Amino acid sequence: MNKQFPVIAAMALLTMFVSQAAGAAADLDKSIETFKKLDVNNNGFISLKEAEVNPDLEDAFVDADVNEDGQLSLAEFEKMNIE
Ligand SMILES: [Ca+2]
Ligand SMILES: [Ca+2]
Repeated sequence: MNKQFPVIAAMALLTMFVSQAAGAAADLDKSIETFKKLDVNNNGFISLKEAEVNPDLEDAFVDADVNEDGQLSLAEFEKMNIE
């Protein structure tokens, strides 16, 4: 048996884990980027008016606005799957 095998397997697993974590981080960055683009007046929330530029977002706006304050926070926005 090759004694190196467990080390190689562990490294492969670690590499898989790291690349998955990096992928998730990239997704998060992307949604933050989209959020900032939509937040025209830069107040940290997307209003319905700001959401109008994206028909998918506009349609989903009321459902996504969990606390019903008429604004989407970043947390509310991240739960949606809007590109
Ligand atoms: Ca705003
Ligand atoms: Ca809200």
